Amino acid sequence: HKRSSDSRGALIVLEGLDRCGKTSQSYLEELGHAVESWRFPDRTTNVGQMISSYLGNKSHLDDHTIHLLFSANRWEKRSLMESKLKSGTTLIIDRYSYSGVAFSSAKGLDMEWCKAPEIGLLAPDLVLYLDISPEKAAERGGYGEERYEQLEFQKKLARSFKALRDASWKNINASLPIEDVEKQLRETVLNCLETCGQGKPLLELWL
Ligand code: 2DT
Repeated sequence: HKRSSDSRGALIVLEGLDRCGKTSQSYLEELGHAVESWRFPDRTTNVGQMISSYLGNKSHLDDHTIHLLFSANRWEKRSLMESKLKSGTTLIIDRYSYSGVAFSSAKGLDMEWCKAPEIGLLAPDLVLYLDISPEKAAERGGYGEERYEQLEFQKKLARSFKALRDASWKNINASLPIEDVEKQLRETVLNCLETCGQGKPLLELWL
């Protein structure tokens, strides 16, 4: 499964409802791929700290304001993301612009308005949507203290995600046992690495 050293890495995004059980980079590393796992929000930056305080209910922000901060948090990382991909590192990112738009539009913001600040960010080669019913996710996880972890909101969110499906989108049945979920993920990811190794261009949102 090794690719030639001059081919770019793949941009792979994991999306889905909260508490659906996300997988790791170790499998690809075992196959000899250069790979890093990232997540958004990246709480380590200044913008990320504002987001973190908001998510922990330690500060209040208007829905539009927090939306733009989430987007800014991705823009902060865009150039590093591009150079990593071009130097051959595959990035597996937990949440991206799809979460950005789905969460804010589930709160009632206009979807087109939500998409606008994402325009020009790198488009994922593959979006793995971990699909599980909000009821089942609630059973599994035991929703916690952070914002957004209520069943009614999760239902709206699932509808918003569905409206965002595009060609890079792949539904993964996340209500299966974890081994089966990981098997689906591995197969889909390897497929994607193959396509990217064959010279698929890196594109920008929205496709
Ligand atoms: P984690 O629990 O995965 O750290 O996410 N969120 C995330 C948004 O509302 N907009 C975004 O752009 C992103 C990336 C999802 C923290 C919460 O932040 C939400 C859950």
